Amino acid sequence: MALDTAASTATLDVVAVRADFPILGETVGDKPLTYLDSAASSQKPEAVIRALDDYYRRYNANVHRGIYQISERATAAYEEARHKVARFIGAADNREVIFTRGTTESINLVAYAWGRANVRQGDVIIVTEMEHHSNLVPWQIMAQERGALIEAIPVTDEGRLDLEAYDRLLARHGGRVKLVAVTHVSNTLGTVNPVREVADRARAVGALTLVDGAQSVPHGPVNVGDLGCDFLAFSGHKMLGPMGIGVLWGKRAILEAMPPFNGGGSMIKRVALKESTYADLPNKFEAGTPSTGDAIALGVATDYLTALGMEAVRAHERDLTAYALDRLRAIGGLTLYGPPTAEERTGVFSFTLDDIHPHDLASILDEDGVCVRAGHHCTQPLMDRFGLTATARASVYVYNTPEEIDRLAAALERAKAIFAF
Ligand code: C6P
Repeated sequence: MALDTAASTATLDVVAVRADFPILGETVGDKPLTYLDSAASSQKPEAVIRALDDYYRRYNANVHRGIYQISERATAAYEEARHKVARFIGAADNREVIFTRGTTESINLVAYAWGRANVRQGDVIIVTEMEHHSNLVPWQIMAQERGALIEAIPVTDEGRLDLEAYDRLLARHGGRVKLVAVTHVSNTLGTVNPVREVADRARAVGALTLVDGAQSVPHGPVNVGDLGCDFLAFSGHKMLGPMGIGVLWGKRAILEAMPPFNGGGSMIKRVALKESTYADLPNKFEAGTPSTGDAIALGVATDYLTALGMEAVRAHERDLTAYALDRLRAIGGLTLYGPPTAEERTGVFSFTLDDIHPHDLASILDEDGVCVRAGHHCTQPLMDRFGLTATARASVYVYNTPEEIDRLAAALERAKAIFAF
């Protein structure tokens, strides 16, 4: 089931889920910690923390090198983690899963390795106005180097992609369009984009599609076959895993045809002084010592999410989103950005409140133990589109409750009262 059509009624036992996250028992001063910043980074369950601890205590060793037992164990666990990630996103072949440091590195890998080999002067890369800087800047750098053009699909007032404008871009540039880079879910608006449609239309002109899954893979069922894309990038730390580990999934034939990104150890077959031959997938794209413990713990995070059920994860967030949209809209002076219904979005709420600066707002909320992000959320072109410099942003995940949304609303009312004088 795709994220944008999920209508599951499966539910989560949130009390039991919360008990798995040690940090949620913390207080901020005398207030309970109300963590509403999972779009920036999620919290980690005991099982993930334990997996990291276990790796470093019991079998820490470099992978694919040692011929002693703990190295073999580390290698097996690392490759098992790759298998778990492949299964989690419906990839048929483990070799299509490349471990990176995160979404940012995954996209850079494609921009440099694929881009340099395939993009020529006058070619076109299409992005969208709602992309994270990670899915803009690598393309800009590559396009400048290759003499290519960047075009952007505009965003409507309600925070959706303007697909008619996309069609016009494809009609204007036709076969010169080489790749479409689109986020599955906006980290600022929460919009769930129709990436299958975007990819189908790209393919019709011969272009590839890269989907930024940083905000979708953690939040609902995502299957690379259903997406119809050629590349999918995402980060472990937003899906209950550790920081410093992420994934690039790519179609095997495309990855095989690509030159390497980083050169170094582990990615070679044979090195001579003046030239080298490269390892097969996935090692070709994993130069140097990998983040083994982090990859293993990411595999455990996928186990945890799979046990919850990704449809239940999506249903929980959809219910919480519907509740939050109602609660936030009831606050006078609050302007909420993004699509109006919970069906079209995930649990990300960007807003402004009267003329209170979002940073001031976030500081006042912090006094109440409520953690939200304030700023441009690494989406400055989107801020420009809405004539903003910053918003406050609350975001939810598997462990959040309606009571925490109530706490957010109460803290916002308190902020209003402070600024009323
Ligand atoms: N967004 C946020 O607070 P990294 O930093 O490589 O793990 O992920 C980058 C990234 C790429 N795409 C999207 C859609 C994202 O949301 C992010 C990370 C965080 O919104 C930190 S800026």
